[in-house]
Amino acid sequence: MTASIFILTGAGISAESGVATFRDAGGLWSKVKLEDVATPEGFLRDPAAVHAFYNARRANLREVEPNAAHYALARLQRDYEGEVTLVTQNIDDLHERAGSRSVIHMHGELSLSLCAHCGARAKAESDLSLTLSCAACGTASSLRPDVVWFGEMPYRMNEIYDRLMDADLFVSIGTSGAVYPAAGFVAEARTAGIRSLELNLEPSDGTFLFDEARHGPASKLVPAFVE
Ligand code: BV8
Repeated sequence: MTASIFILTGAGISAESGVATFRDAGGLWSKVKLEDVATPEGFLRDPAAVHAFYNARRANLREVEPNAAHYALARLQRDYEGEVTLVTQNIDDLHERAGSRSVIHMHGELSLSLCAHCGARAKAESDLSLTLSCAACGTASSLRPDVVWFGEMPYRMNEIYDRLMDADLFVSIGTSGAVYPAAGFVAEARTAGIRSLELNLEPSDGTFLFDEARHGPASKLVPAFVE
């Protein structure tokens, strides 16, 4: 039985591709308040502002490319078919564009719209707005980004925990360890006696919980880890 690896990625893995992180200096949360743009209450209060926030990030995605870290993980998944679980907190599509075929987006995907009325998901090719109607049920102004906001349940959590508990190694890449339940995975791994490794630019909030931590840019650390 070969070793199985559970990888969690955060905004830091996409930073060198030109995708803004949240909590670094100049990050997204220094420009807008998360309460205003990443909560259901914020969307209810001002849907146009929330659509503008995600439309800008979706437009940015069309300008950026995966980096060496994304490609290295895609290689690892290909070489160890089925033994590598890749869970990302990111809503960008850079893992897929680097060749990763199975990615669990626990916080949703920028490229998808969700109908608040019937739950239908669709590709969000361009800007989402209140002027659009759901193609599946025809309801007007019912589309939101298919993104998990604060206070909402992340996707596929049962599957994620099953795979985490099955892993021989838990690797956390490019995340500050500030947001739960993802930030709790390392403690779960420790309790289950699963070895844990942090690859991050600087020590995360939970760095003391990891068996090993390597600090530096993901584009250097991740290929070195995969080789
Ligand atoms: C839930 C999607 C329960 C949208 C995101 C009080 C009130 C309400 C809730 C809570 C509360 N207290 C705790 C909570 C729970 C809450 C939470 O954890 N809040 C925090 C702020 C305390 N969590 C939730 O609400 C979650 N849901 O708990 O549901 C529930 C239970 C039952 C039924 C219903 C509900 C939902 C959380 C998901 C929220 N959505 N994003 C969007 O993307 O716009 S979270 C947001 O932060 C991001 O998506 C990202 O996923 C997440 C974590 O950020 P990181 O990825 O770590 O990025 P960050 O900028 O923080 O850090 C970057 C790191 O990279 C840094 O460490 C940096 O050093 C490093 N780095 C930078 N450059 C590089 C690098 N590393 C390597 N190389 C580089 N080049």
